Amino acid sequence: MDALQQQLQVYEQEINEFDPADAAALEQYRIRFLGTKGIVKQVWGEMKNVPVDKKRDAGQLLNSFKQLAEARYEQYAHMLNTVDKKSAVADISLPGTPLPTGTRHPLRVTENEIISIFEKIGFSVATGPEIEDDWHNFTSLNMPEHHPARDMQDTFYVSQNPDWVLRTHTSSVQARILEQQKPPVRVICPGRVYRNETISARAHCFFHQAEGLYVDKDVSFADLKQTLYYFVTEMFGADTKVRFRPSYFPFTEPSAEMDISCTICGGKGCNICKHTGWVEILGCGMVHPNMLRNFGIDPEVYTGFAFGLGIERITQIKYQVNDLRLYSQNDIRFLKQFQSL
Ligand code: 2U9
Repeated sequence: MDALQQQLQVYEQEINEFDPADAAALEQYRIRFLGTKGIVKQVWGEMKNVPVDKKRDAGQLLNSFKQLAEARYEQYAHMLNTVDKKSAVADISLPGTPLPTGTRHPLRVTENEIISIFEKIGFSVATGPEIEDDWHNFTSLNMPEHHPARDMQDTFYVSQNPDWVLRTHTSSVQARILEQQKPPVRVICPGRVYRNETISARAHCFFHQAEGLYVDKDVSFADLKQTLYYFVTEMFGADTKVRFRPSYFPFTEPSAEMDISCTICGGKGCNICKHTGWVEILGCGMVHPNMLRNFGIDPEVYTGFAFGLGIERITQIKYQVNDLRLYSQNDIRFLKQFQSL
C-alpha cells in the first residue's frame, strides 16, 4: 500500500510537471497515462495485490489519481487549443482555462466556526505575537521562574534573547488584553502555539488553540458552564451532553476539564471514545485571583472564567481525522474532502 502510494506520487509529479508543448506531446501523454495499456489501467491492476482491509483506501487513492490524470489531460488540451488559436485568430469568446480552486484548510474551517459561535454571545476576537516574552507567556500567568512548563523539554526558546519563547499557549494574548483593557472583557483568542514535542500521529511541535476569557462583576462558575454548554451544542448538535471533571491549570482555580458525549456512538461506547461514551474537549476554570491582581484588577470586585481548547482536537472529533500530521502535509486528497465547508 505504501509502495503504491509512493509510486502514485511519482506519477502525479510527472503529470503536474508535464509540458503540453504541442499536439504530439499531448498524444504521448494520453497514451502513457490514459491509453488501454496506460499507467492508470496498470495501477488499477495492482488492486489484486492489496490486502482486503486496505482495498477501500487504495480504491480512493486510485480514483483520485485517475481523476487527476483525466482532468490534467482536459486542461492541457484546452491550453493547447487556446495557444494554437491565439497564433491564428484569438477567439476572445472562449472560456478561460479553468484553474483548480483551493479549499479552506480544515483547521481554519473549525476556527471560523468557533469564532462565529462566540461572537454571537458578545465575544470579540484578539490575536497577538507568536514570539512572546517571559512575562506574557509565563510569569504574569502564574507560572513563576521554576515552573516545570518552562522546561526546555516543553518550550522552544529563541536563541537571540533568553527572554523570548515561541508562545506555548494563546493565554499570552489574554494577558496582553488584560494589560490594556479594563473589565468587562469578553474575548476569544485563536492562534498557533508551539511545544517541544516529537512529531507523531498524536503530537506535533505546533498546534492551534482558541482560548476564551470573560472578566466582569458577578461572573460565576454557572456562567462558565452555560457558556461552554452553548458552545458544544452549537458545534456538535443540540443533543450533546457535557460533564465536568476537576483538574488543575495555573491560570484558574477551581479548574475543570470538560467532556462531551461521544459524537460517533452517541455515548454508547466505541473506539473513538475508548468505550467510555465521553471525549475530552477542553479545559476551563475561574480566573485565579493572583492573575487578576497581576493585571491590577481587584479580585474582590471582579471575577472571571477562562477556557482553552485545541482546534486540531475539535476538528478531529468533528470530522474524524485520526492523524495530526494530515493537517500539515498539504496532501490534496485530504484537503479536498473539506471542499464544501
Ligand atoms: C488569562 C486568564 C486565564 C486559559 C486557560 C485552559 C484552561 C486550558 C488547554 C486545554 C488543552 C489548552 O489546547 S490545550 O492545550 N487550556 O485548559 N486555558 S484556562 O486561562 C487563562 C489565560 C489567560 C489572562
